[in-house]
Amino acid sequence: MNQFLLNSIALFTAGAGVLSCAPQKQEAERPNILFIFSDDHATHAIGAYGPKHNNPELHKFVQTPNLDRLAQQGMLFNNVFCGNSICGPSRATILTGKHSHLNGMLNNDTIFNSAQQTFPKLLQAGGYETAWIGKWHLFSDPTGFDHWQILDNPGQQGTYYNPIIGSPEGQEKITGHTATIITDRAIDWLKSKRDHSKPFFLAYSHKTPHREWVPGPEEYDLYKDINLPLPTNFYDDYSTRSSALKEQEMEIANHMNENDLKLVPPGYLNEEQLERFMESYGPENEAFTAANLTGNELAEWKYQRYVKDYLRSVTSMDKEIGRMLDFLQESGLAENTIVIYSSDQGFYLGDHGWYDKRWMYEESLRMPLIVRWTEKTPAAAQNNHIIQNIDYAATFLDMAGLEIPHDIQGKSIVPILKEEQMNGWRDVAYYHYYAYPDWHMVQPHYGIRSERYKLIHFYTTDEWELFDLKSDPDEMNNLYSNADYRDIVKAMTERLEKERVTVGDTLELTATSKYNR
Ligand code: SGN
Ligand code: CA
Repeated sequence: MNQFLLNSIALFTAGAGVLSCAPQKQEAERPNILFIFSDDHATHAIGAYGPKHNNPELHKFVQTPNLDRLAQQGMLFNNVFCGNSICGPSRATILTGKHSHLNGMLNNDTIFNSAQQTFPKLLQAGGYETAWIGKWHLFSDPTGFDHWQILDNPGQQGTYYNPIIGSPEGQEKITGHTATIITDRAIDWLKSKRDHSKPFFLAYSHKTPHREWVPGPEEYDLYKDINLPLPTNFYDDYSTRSSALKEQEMEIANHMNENDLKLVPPGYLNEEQLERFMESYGPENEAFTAANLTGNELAEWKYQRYVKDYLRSVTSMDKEIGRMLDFLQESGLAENTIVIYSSDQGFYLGDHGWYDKRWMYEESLRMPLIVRWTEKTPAAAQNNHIIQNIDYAATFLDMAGLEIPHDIQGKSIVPILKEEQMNGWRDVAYYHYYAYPDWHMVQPHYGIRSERYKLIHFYTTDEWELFDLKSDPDEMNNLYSNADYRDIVKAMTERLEKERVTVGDTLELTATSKYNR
């Protein structure tokens, strides 16, 4: 069916309401969309993505059976890149289908302008029932949603246990593990709160595995008494690259605090939760204090504590996602519900010695994306197209059979999902990170990534980096001044300038953040 016909049906059914039976039938045929979203989930912490070159053995320890099951039933995307690797900006881009410089959310200090066009508003107008449940982190109240409940502790990061949930009715503090609470509420909305006569879009949005990586009650003891493997570039000395790499504050060895390392318990735990926390970390912490580690031994102890907690919290979330997938199956919703899994950006698991994100390097640039669309998408498929978070809004609208407004920058990936013949898909991803000074002190930079090369410009110091991802997938060797790559540098520089114009990012290059140190 062509787009025009689909749009006509959508408009007709949306306008017709419950007056006749035929439109309702059409509504029932339009797919529901479940967007499972998480925070800072690196692809190398998802089993289905397979081993990673700088730490292949880590893969054996990653436990995400439910996401792996989803990938077995759908399509997994290997080259999905955000345009600005930080939370609020990535979410604003997903909502609007526009890069940060157009949607106004350049950094986490901005309040999202909720008056602008977003895909949920368009879905709503097109007859969908829409909801957002979980982490939001855009500071203005969600708009375009028939129902919303968001993590509403100050700063809107939420807490791993006992979060404050905000909704149009006000705030309430809920006891329990946050991934479980979000899942309970999402299932409850699907079961009994939504308008069953309409197709739905639900964003089921986890805070996990954002810093400070606190596991659910049953995952505390995963990886006890074993050592996880270290990435080959854990002791990166940052030579050949921009001076920005030496200035950052995101090293596991030097920039983790007592909360990150579970040397003190989080203040938000109740007595019972605190007991469970201490039961797991107490004896290990005593042994750590007694050992009085220094140098590499201390750095590696921190790495073990950090990556174990990160993977534990991933498994806690995966278990809840499994509960949601089971619910879809049991309730009969699975058949007509497209399930999408993604995260706002990636993360470092000791790669370059780091945690956090922000850089245009692979680990934080890359977003996971898995889509199960039964009978439309082949099972256990993998795809390598260069996709960006600007594409999500267009994709959701296309899935719903609605028109994609011209000012949305992204493209629908529906043809890719259906494995249709396509010409002219993008061959570079565009990136621009602005927030400086800010947490972790990453200098602003912009760049492009093609299938093989990546060019980055740190414009505050006018330093450039070129990487050949084929020979150097870990981005350790900056080739910008290498004479053998002169032609590549020239072509990539010209392309970057062209791309800046194409995406409309031609404002003066300035760092922006209200961060006060
Ligand atoms: C918090 C974290 C930072 C993190 C930002 C942004 N510090 O400020 O480590 O980079 O969030 O993360 S914490 O001590 O409060 O955990 S984002 O995903 O929301 O962009
Ligand atoms: Ca994030």
